[in-house]
Amino acid sequence: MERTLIIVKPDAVQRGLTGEIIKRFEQRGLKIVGMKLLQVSRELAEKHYDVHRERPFFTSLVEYITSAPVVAVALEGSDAIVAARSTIGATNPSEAAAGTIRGDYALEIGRNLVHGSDSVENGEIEVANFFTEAELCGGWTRDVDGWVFE
Ligand code: IDP
Ligand code: MG
Repeated sequence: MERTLIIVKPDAVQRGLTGEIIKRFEQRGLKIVGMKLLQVSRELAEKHYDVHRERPFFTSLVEYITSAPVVAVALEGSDAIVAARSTIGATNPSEAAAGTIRGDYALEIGRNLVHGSDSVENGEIEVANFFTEAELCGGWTRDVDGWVFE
């Protein structure tokens, strides 16, 4: 099973889209193993987006992600990384397919509502950056698992 970190970003929380966004991952079959509302610190934001440190949008990206509370969600599932990113849609919402979260609810790249980890390795790292082991319910058995995972 893979793990991915989803962040319902400040714009999504402010717009009242938290439930709608989490619903889409849940109905896809991905299993919630951690979830919390938090205000991201500058330190955590810079660590999370470290790969983009040299990009021209880095400062505005850190301001954006720290500007209001977010909901961090750790999801587990077979192919969780690719599945979650296909549900999220293309980084630039103007290019995101209809039916994806960004394609249905967003217009601009700097207000694209949701984050999803981009690799199995980063999924593990990002979940550990946002959650302590005690905050995760890693081993819980979901009664429908046999009807979602073969
Ligand atoms: P992703 O969120 O689809 O994985 P990344 O390329 O990893 O996209 O970029 C991280 C985040 O940085 C994006 O979700 C978006 O919020 C922001 N971002 C990326 N490219 C730009 C840009 O060209 N202008 C402004 N913000 C950007
Ligand atoms: Mg990314």
